[in-house]
Amino acid sequence: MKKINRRDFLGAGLILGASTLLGQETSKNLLPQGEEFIPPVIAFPEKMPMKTISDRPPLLGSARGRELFTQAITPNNQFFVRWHLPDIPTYINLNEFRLEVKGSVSTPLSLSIDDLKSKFEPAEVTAVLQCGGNSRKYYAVTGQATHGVQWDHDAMGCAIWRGVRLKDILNRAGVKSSAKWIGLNGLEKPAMDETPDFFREMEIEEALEDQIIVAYAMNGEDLPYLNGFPIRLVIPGHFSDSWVKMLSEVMVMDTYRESFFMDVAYTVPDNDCECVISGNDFEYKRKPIAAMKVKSVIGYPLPGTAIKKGSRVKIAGVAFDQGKGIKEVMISLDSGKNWSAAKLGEDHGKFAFRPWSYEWEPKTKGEYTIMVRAINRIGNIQPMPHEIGWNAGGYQYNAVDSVSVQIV
Ligand SMILES: Nc1nc2c(c(=O)[nH]1)N[C@H]1C(S)=C(S)[C@@H](COP(=O)(O)O)O[C@H]1N2
Ligand SMILES: [Mo]
Repeated sequence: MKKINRRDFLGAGLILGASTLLGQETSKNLLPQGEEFIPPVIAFPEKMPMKTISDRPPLLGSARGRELFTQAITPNNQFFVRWHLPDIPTYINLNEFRLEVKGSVSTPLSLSIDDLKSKFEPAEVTAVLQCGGNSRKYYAVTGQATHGVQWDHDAMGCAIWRGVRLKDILNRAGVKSSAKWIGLNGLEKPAMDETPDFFREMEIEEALEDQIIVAYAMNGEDLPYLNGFPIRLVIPGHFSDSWVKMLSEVMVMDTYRESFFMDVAYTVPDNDCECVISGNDFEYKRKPIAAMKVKSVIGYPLPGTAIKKGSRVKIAGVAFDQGKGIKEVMISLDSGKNWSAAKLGEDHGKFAFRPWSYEWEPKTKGEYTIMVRAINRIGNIQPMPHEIGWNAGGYQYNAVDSVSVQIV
């Protein structure tokens, strides 16, 4: 068990996660000891009422439940929302909006949404969007608390993204041979000058990969405002910190530009386990988080549900990974002693949620802990919670999910 000393963190000269920087942390305890913060449920434009962790910047969670995390597609109006900076435009005039492509290119471009829709070949992918900090609160459950927004399994979703290949846009602009990086910027602005702009970078080879899309549609509709209207980047298989929303600028660069959101936030130790082996997190060389790790979540039943003995329960959920594909999902009804195979649902492609289900007829009364564990096609398997490696930012949590229910 590791103890976190906040003073050491700040003293190390690095700031963990944007939340610290943006003042979401308090130095005073606002809640009585031991009490958990339960976010209110508030409705935002184009959204059903959602768990509201913050309203400025908006942080809305998609709570687990029969509707959300048992099916491959997450509805737009319940799709989670995460912004780092509070100053988000509340109106976008599509006649004026342009995606600017500039820097080390032979022909800088200024593209309207109509240009994107009519002058490029459309591309579509069904892909999971997951924040690197999704499920972060479960690190605390394993006795290893972390900084940052204490997300439950509610900063993830899966949608059908339609748009234009980034590669096609870059090729039309003509990337110069000196180019090594692209920088990505959205329309929102920091509220104070000292706050760093949300700026992400990607190596040019990666940017030219086939599957990366500048998306103008999500599940057949315009993107919801809070999910990045009118366009956002989609990087299937990768954590969503570089899926820049309200994307307005692609800067092709010969050299890397240092930035808080690339070099400090969303990084993990650069070693095999991507975790802290012993000692101070900051002694480790760091790297940005990238490919997602194999994971599964129970959508139904919800924790604490009372179920009548002898009734038929359809345990259900979703599994996903970085795009290798899910091979098997196993269920345990005895806290991890015995495992049996769940039934895999429809395959929506290697980057999508793979629904799974398991029929259960509980025969004896009492408390049961249901656990789920997924394995992908290259044999990666979810660790048990006590086995998971720790990192101070609380990123990439993918340990076995469990839900306890009462059989009455
Ligand atoms: N412009 C912009 N894009 C952004 C962010 C942001 O703060 N600004 N946050 C990123 C992070 S960390 C996440 S988790 C996802 C959240 O996407 P969503 O709000 O559509 O769920 O957007 C990414 N793209
Ligand atoms: Mo994120």
